[in-house]
Amino acid sequence: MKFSMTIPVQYDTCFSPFRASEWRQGLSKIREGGFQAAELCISDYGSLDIREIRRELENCGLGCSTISTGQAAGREQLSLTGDREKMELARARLSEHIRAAEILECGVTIGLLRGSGEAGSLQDALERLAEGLEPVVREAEEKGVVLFLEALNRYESALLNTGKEILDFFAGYYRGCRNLKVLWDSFHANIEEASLEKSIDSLGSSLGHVHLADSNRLRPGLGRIDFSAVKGSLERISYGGYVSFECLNGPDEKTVWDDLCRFRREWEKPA
Ligand code: LER
Ligand code: MN
Repeated sequence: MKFSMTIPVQYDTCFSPFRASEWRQGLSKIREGGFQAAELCISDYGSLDIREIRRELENCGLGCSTISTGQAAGREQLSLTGDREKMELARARLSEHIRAAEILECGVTIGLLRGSGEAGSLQDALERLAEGLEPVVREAEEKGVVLFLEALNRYESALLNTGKEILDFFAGYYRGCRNLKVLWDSFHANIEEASLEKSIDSLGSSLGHVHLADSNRLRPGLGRIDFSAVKGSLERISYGGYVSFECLNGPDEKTVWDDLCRFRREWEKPA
């Protein structure tokens, strides 16, 4: 298991103690904190130089685990299940993410870009999601980029709330596609899964990426999730991907960062 840390490179996010305007310093801190990789929050490619980001990552000896893509859902209402215009825009943005991921040698998360799935029947919305994703999955496959589809809690989207629902979606629409994996987020799973351990166990090799936050979305240790059980399950399935912090900021950036670094050190101590 390797550790990654969420960092914005354009627009600040409530899920990272780092400021977008200081992303270079943020990357250095992430490396100093003993992390192996950064999870980059990217909304659009208007002013971004991905090759420069790649150079900065290399300079501080960090990998890139993932590009997280959800900011554009909030900022521009992009949605794979929205009206035709928003759907095409979401597809085009994901295509840009895939090209950036090729350069950064990382995966691409798909969380809120799926849309809330509230209008019409659930089955129709899933079909629209599969249709919206079709060219995206094909392009990712051609370019060897892995897409991580995230199970989100019901208050954020009606579509794909559990790991099992995502596996069923893959089997129904993308059987045999090897570049589709599940993104399991402990905060969402705590709301939707009957058992965190069983949900991880049943994902097995389909699990591709993990977000960590406690039940209240604060950093691990401040809520009710048993992270030693989560760690045990990840070890049981021989999970070799990244665990990436995605927790709310507060009370202040220094406390958050110190706590996350401490949690990482404790997690990595041999049992
Ligand atoms: C994104 O990874 C996520 O977990 C969403 O809940 C963001 O709000
Ligand atoms: Mn998440």
